[in-house]
Amino acid sequence: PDVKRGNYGSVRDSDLATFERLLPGRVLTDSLDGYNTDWLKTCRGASQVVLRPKSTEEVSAILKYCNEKKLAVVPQGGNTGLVGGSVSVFDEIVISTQLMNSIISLDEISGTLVCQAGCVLASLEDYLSNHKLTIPVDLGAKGSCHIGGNVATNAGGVRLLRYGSLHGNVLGLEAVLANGEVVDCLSTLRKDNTGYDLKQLFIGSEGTLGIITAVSLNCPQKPEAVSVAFLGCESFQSVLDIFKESRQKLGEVLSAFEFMDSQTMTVAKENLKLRSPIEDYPFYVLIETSGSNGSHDEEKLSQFLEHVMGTGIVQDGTVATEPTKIQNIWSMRERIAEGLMHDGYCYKYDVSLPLQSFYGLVEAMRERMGTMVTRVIGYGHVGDGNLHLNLTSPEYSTEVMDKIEPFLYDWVANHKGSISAEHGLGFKKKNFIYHSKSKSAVRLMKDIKHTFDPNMILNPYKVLPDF
Ligand code: FAD
Ligand code: S2G
Ligand code: ZN
Repeated sequence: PDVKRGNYGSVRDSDLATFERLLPGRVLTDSLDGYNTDWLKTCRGASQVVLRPKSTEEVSAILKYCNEKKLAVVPQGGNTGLVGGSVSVFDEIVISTQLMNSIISLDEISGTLVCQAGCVLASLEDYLSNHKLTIPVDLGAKGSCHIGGNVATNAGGVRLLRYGSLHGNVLGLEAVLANGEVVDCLSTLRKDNTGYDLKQLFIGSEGTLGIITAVSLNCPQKPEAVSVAFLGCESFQSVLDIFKESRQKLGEVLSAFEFMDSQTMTVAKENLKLRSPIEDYPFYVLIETSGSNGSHDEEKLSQFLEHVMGTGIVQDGTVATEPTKIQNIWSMRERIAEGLMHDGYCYKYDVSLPLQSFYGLVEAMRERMGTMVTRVIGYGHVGDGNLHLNLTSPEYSTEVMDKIEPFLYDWVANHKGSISAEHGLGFKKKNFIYHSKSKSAVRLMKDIKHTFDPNMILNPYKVLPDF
């Protein structure tokens, strides 16, 4: 979308001198390509300065200064966001949480972790597993994304079905407002009904209300036994039937339910050279169970598999209990985003839909696009009603884009879905917010934005339209 630079200041030598004084040796002004390019390589910013604070106090001092000088900033974590929210649009200053990666405390009894926002998700998982705990959020970007970025985008991922969203698992957070004020909501209490629950406003705010500097997280016990079943079936209706059966028969040990269509499997095989553990089918289901007793869960899963194959809703399936086999099956699902990049340009859609019209969108887009695109694939967190619909072409084409949007968003809105289930709105999707939110809701969001960031320096041009 064409957008004009707001009337923000531009960084001068005197500003750089101040930043250098505040963050000695942690002010970057060259080879900033990695900070100016998003993971999809579709959004390129023109930031001239990257600031790398180590503490809340340093974030506070920087923001206070930038606010006074009306210098726009873009908070950045692992830069794995998929909606163009984590890179500048013009010359906004990048404030990176890369160096804010310390664990602050862990209460092993309650499983409450307090850590800085820049902790990488995978390293938190490793740290917690040494204490027989696990992180309640898991996604393909775990090797790079920061917990602060996960909270800022209210990341969903493959464990939401089991542990719920970050709105439930984040017990508290600390954030710094545009004027440098530190908001200390870093509670570790499970229950605290005293006044408005302010932390919830920052969860999913995508860097527009404040910079999250620390997070307090409720971490579940690490499951003793994990098993994964990978099943093949003939139709999407079978996928839904299997989902229903898994909720009934696997109940409390069900920890993930993902699906992929055959076009998605082709990406895994052709682009990533991965091998499927079963024959080719129109649809695939990945089911994970996590419990406290290995033999009990294995028995449960094998009986489940026997049952669903007996009824004919599953044509073939395999159960993995051995870690490397489990990892191979998961990476076939988690690396699809990477596989799609081999096609060239990826038009990425992440929508929520009622299950009865869920796969209809893939079929509608396949019919509409025909041979204009390399492929149209559907996969994702069907257990959360969240479809990842991706179309690819060798390079970007406005003709293709104009054929996809707004048709696809209209289709989702007409079927009472959400145009962004978990990735957020960022830069790319902000103008379609009215497909999923009312005018009065957006007006209220703008009032909140004005209260938190009256000079509009936090991640401008993102999330809210005409801002
Ligand atoms: P960034 O990309 O750096 O930033 C994302 C947004 O948050 C930006 O708007 C930024 O300004 C803001 N932000 C970052 N840090 C802070 C902070 N400390 N304070 C305030 N604002 C901040 N997402 C899902 O929800 N589910 C998935 O299953 C999933 N799978 C993925 C798989 C792959 C392979 C990839 C590449 C991405 C995937 N994502 C998924 C998207 C992305 O990983 C998530 O949005 C993630 O939470 C972003 O974290 P990050 O640290 O990389 O944030
Ligand atoms: C996933 C991210 C990648 C994509 O893999 O679950 O959230 O391609 C997605 O949408
Ligand atoms: Zn996802």
